[in-house]
Amino acid sequence: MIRDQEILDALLDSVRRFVRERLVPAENEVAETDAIPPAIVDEMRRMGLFGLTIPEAYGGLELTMEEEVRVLFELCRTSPAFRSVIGSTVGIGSQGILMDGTPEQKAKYLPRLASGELISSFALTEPEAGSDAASLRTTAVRDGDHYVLDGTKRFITNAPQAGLLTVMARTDPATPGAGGVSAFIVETPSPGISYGRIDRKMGQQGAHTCDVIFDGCRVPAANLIGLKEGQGFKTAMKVLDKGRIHIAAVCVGVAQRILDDALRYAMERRQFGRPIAEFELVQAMLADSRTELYAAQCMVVDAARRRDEGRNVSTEASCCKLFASEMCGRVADRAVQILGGAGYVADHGIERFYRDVRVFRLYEGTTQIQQIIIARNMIRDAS
Ligand code: COS
Repeated sequence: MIRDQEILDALLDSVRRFVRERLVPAENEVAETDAIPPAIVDEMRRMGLFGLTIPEAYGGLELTMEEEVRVLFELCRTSPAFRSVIGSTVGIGSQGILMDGTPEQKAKYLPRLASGELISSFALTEPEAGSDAASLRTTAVRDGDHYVLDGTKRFITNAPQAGLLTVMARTDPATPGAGGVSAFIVETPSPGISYGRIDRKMGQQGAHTCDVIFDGCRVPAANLIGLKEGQGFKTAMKVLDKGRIHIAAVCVGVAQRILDDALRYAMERRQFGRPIAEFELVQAMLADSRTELYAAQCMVVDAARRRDEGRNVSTEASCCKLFASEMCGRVADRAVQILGGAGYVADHGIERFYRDVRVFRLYEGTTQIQQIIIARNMIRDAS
């Protein structure tokens, strides 16, 4: 659903300009320094990018899902590390509060998230609980007006920068699996929280992940999301349903950029006396990429519209995440092939994109987890 086409068009124009004039020229620097220049983060704040999904009442832009994915198609035509700066705050870090938080929790935290004053992260994964998220071991034991958190979270995106963590922890050790899990809003820095070293990743330099270690960390009981124990796993799953459409839109944006670069190269690069874009085997790679990209874009927009209509999009979100992330990997692979040796060396940036996009098939649920969700939902719906 698009609420106001004119306002959206103005936002899309300014994002397009920002990507072209500020982000694309900074790509190499970010890859080399493993850091996003603070001036760029400040510009993102001023543009309201941290508040894309937060209601206007709390100072955000309150984009619908369709509007959000259209912004992502534009914002992600550059290194995906830039999207990651805002990604956990507009997405999985804030949405649990928005979906299931109390009015007091929303009033206290959402305005500071929308302005970008607070960066948030989503802390679900643990050393022993990745795909099997419901087996998480971090505990939250009630002690008067507080819960005491103990455990380790792993691969937490933006944790080094975050001022707020949405943490899933087990409040009921007697209930194994999903039913014993609750979600908490944890402010950082706080006593009892420490961080592992920043992970050295295959790609997306500038976007940081690390372990977050809770050791007797006291969290006010008022920060239990929704003030209800045992609901945290469902909150996390609802957040991920939305997050998976978001990531699928990111894949579309990045794939579009990669394909644009590959096409430009193929039209300029001459072999056997002609631009290589005139050779049918190169054309086949371009056409396959264009076709798959178009399919993913249509899926993402359709799923976003369905979500805006209030429908359950768990299946569609997983279909989008699965297809778009695999599509993006194939588009990047073909781009390397089209550029040949130039695709393998760092100068053209394609090998960097090839590494950057690999994680799309992993985080917010691997391709195999999306397959499981889709098939399980199909069987449930048919029963
Ligand atoms: N929305 C709302 N509720 C949901 C839901 C959703 N999308 N998905 C599951 N639930 C509910 C179920 O209805 C069930 O509730 P009841 O016990 O009341 O019936 C509960 O949550 C447990 O669900 P389920 O039994 O399906 O959980 P499982 O442990 O079998 O597995 C998967 C769930 C595998 C789908 C889940 O663990 C998952 O998504 N894993 C991947 C995690 C992930 O994406 N990690 C990335 C970290 S973030 S970068």
